[in-house]
Amino acid sequence: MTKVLIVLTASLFSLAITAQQPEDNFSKLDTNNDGLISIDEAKSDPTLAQVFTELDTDEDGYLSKDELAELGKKLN
Ligand SMILES: [Ca+2]
Repeated sequence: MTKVLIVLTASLFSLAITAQQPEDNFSKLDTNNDGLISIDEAKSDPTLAQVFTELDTDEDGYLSKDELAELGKKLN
């Protein structure tokens, strides 16, 4: 959690955009449209890639829409 907060503070602007438009951003990030964001897909957003493992709460190696939505809750 501490790491997430540090990264969020450092990169609040780009993440704020992601958090405000989770549906749009999820679709953009999910390039193969399988409903999950892999680490490779997350790398298109360097900030998201940095917090990927923190957001992957079930540790399956993918971010679900719900897990990405947690990012918005942390910022709000
Ligand atoms: Ca995907």
